[in-house]
Formats: sequence, structure tokens, C-alpha cells
Amino acid sequence: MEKIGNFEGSIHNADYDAPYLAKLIKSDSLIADCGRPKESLNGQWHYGVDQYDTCLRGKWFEEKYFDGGGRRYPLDYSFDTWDTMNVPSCWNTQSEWYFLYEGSMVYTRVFDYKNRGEKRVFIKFGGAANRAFVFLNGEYLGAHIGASTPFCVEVTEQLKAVNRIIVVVNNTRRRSGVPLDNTDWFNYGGLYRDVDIIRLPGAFIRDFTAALKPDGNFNKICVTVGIDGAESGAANLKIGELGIDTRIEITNGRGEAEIAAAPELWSPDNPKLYDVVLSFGEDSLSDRIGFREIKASGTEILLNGESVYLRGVCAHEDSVVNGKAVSEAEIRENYRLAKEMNCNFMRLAHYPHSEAAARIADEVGIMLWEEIPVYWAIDFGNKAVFADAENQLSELIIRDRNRASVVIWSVGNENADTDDRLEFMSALAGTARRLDPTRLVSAACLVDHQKLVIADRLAEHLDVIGINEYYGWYEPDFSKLPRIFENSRPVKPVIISEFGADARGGHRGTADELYTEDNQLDVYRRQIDTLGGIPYVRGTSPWILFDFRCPRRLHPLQNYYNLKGLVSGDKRHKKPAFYAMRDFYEKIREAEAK
Ligand code: GCB
Repeated sequence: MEKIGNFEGSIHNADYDAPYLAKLIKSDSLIADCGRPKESLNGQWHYGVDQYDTCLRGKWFEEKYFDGGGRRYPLDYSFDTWDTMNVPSCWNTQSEWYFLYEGSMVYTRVFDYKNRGEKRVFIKFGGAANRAFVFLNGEYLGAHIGASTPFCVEVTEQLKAVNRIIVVVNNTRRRSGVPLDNTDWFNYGGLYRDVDIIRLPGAFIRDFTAALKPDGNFNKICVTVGIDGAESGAANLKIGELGIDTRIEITNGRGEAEIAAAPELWSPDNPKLYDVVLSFGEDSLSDRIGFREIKASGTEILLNGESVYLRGVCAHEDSVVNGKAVSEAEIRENYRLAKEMNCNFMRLAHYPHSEAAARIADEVGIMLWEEIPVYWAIDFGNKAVFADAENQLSELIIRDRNRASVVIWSVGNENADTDDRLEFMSALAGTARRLDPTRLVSAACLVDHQKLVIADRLAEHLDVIGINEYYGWYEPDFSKLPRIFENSRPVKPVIISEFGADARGGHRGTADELYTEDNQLDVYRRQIDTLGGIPYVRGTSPWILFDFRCPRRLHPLQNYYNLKGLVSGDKRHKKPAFYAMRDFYEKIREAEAK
């Protein structure tokens, strides 16, 4: 007789996760979903805190209460009488009990479905941190790895009138994870972005891109289309405001076109977006897209052919109340604060932020650096780790490559210059270019602190060199910073992707007193004086716009927060360094306007 429930088969199997992980959901699962009608599965889901992973070990999804002989077995769960939690949310913020919880959480709910003539149905998950195992009506559909990128699962065959969905979300930190087990941010867990049902016809648009041809002429829009479920036919692209109504031939499921057009160019000062409608057979989607060109030339960054200084600031996806499950209002508030500081650019560190972040940036006019969590000393020699990182990069690019605001893909942050890392990250740079030839590739690199020079071998594979440096803070001898610039002759633009110092909001003292606003201001003044005079530094994104939660920060003044924010974590208090940056950027802006 087959053993069910909690019996030996499950308790003696230490490799219980292997069969699940053999079925991974990857970037090819994604479906262009902009402007499509979607039905939300957000709301109250039942949940169980499953510290020992008993749901996966014991195959709870099978819901086998009885064996073949009709005998009933005791089970350790009861899905529909469990408490409920709102989706999307991070469990850490939902109860003090779960604040520091790391492990598996079983989410489940029941939903109705009625076919309305669609032929294919998918469920899209905007983000599940860090891994998700998805089950529908007793069937395992696959696992997704990566806390911050979306994935879709097809449910056409499994759907019934009444459906049981189970998602086991696990946020265990792993040495071989991307990121690894040690990061300078909080390890939130949960089904923390939207969950939606997407209904589609038999043949539908799976992916599409529309971008200005990056040839310096600003007079052609390049479009690519991928069709699922049909090899040939014609797609139609309409951009009413530009008078475009073009047929795109599809062969072998793909089509492309180069369309003459003279769009008003997108920029932070003029974030012009166009309504784009793409259709194929019964399928149709729409998006609001900006057209612009971003390039590097010598040590300059060119936006629409003109040299631009990236007046930036870094930000985490974090909020006191919502953790990583930030609301649209919170994203807008971050951009508002950045604009108040005269920013035209933000570095969204250190992992893909919500899809809404780039959409809103498109709309309000902020250029973005987007990044994957290839952070510090991940296991660069490990092929599975590379596959994971490359998949996360692909999911990010496929998700956001129609967003004009995104100008830079970053393939990592502060990784030591080893051979394995060079191979790993240069390959990622190649992947980014293959998936998107219209943007710049960068990474936040370290300087050679012994020789005091910018010497990272990865720079050869990047378009823009990001440099993190903490002179005045982690390295108190500030005099080394100007020497680094004297010793370096980069042939590409450099962005100082991080500098900064901790200050507790409102904590005053002398310039020499650590954790005071006065000390932070002093560090900023010296940084600004130095960086402002280096011609090849074409952008700065100080660390960081607002204080963020971080378990590595145990000083009583820090109180579990990284205090390098220019604004406090609750966004209510601006530290003096905020105004120093605002004035610095104002001067740069005025100089550029002349
Ligand atoms: C860094 C890291 C960033 C940290 C920051 C800090 O270099 O890139 O993730 O949070 O320093 O505050 O130490």
C-alpha cells in the first residue's frame, strides 16, 4: 500500500526537494501582460508557518486523506481553517511572531473559474521571496528561484470550477543563492507582489519590444514580436499619435519591423509616453512607451545625443510598514524626494524592484539603474549559481525592456576581482546585451584599495564603470580618494555608484562624532568637493535615499537599521546631507543648462 500523509516515505527522505527543483520555472515562462485584462488573486490567503518543510516533504498538495481501502489517515494541516494573511505582503510585517522568521510558509486559497472562451490560462506571480513551489488542484506545476522577478505558470489543463492553489514560499538564505546568505539588507519573505490570472486565446503575443533604433538618428522605431501558438500570420502595431499603423509579418513565430517615426524623445525633463497597441489575431495588448537613446561615448554618457550627468541616489525596496511589499504611493514618494534633491537618476539596489517602479519612473521622468543580486561573494565557480543569476537577469530584462526610464542594467555589486567572478559577470554582461542592445551595462565595482586605482578587470566588459567607495566612513583616511582619481585613466564613463556615512536622524554632534548628522554632512561635503572635479565621473548615486532595515546593524543607535539614508526610514526627517546633495545637483543642472 502507498504510504501517505506523514509516514516513513516522507520523513526519511532528506532529498525531498530534489524532485521539485527538477522542474524550474524560468524566464521563458513570462508573458507580456501590459494592458491585458487580468483577474487578481490578491486578498486573504490561508497560511501555515511550515518551519520543517512538512508540506513539501509530505506532499500535502495531494490532499490524500484516504487510502485505497477507504481508511482515513491523520494529517497535520487543515488549509481552510488556518488563519489568513493578505497577499501581497511580507510575512515579517504581518505579525511580530514572523518578523525574523526564515523558512517555508504555505499559502493557500480556493478560487472559482469559469471559461469565457479563452484557450490558454496562466497565473502570473509578480514576486515570491525567495523561492516558490506552486501547486494547483493536486498537481505540482513548478518552482521559481529568485526573490525579485516575476514568473508565470500555465494552468489551462488543471483549472476546474473550484480550484485549490497552494504556494510554498521559502526565504531560507543560502550560501549558493543569488544573493548569498550574507547581505546588507533585510531578508523579507512572502508572496509579496500581485498574483493574477491571465486569459488568452490559442495564439497570443508572448513577448514584444519597441524601442528607438540606437543609431543616433532618432527617426526609426524597432519592434520585435514573439507569438506563442502560431507560426505565421501578421501582427499589427498602432501608435496613433505618431500615425503608425503597421503590419508585421510573423514567420516561425517571430516578427520584426523598423518603422520610420519621429517621436518626441523621452527624457527626465520631458517624460513623453506614447500609447502603443499591438495585436495578433484575437489577441491584443497595449502599453505606454517612451522613446529615447542612451549611449556611452568616450567618458561621456549621452541621452538623446547630449551629454548628461546622472544626478542620482540609491534606494532599497523597503518600507517601515510594508517591508519589500512597497505600495505605489511609497514608490511615488521616493521619486518625489529624489526630485526634490534635483535627481534625474536612481539606482534601484540591489535586486529588481517592483514592476511598478519602472512604470512610475517612466511617467514621472527618472532614469533608472536596475540590478540583480549578484552581491558580494556569491559562489562564482558554481554553474547552478550562474544559471540562477542569468535567469534572474533575463526575467528582469524581459519584464522592463520597454521602459524608457531604465538606462542601465547592472550585473552585480562589490564583487572581488577573481577569475571565476570575471568569467561569471562578463558572461552576464553578454546576456544583457543579447537580450537588450539598447541600454548600457554596468556593475558597482570596488577600487584597488592597496594601489589606490580603479583597476577592476570587469570594466573591459562594461559600458559604464560603477565605483563604490566609502572614504570618510569605512576608510577614515579621506586623502586616498583624490589619489585614486589621480592614478586612474578610465576610458569609459564612471559613476560613483555608492558613497556615504551613517547618521541617526536628528542626532547632532561634531563632525568627528560617528553616527551624527554633522559627521555625515562632513563626509558628503568632502565627497562632493572631490567628485565634482573629476571629468570622467559622469554620475553619482550616494548611498542611500532613506534608512533601511538591516540585521547586520546592531549598534544601539542603528537599532537594526542601516542609517546611511539622506532621509529617515519613515521618510519624515531629512538629514542635512540631503540638502548638500540637493545644492550640488542644482549646480550641475545649472551648468548643464548653459
Ligand atoms: C556597500 C554595499 C551596500 C551596503 C553599504 C553599507 O558597499 O554595496 O549594500 O549597504 O555598503 O552601508 O555598508
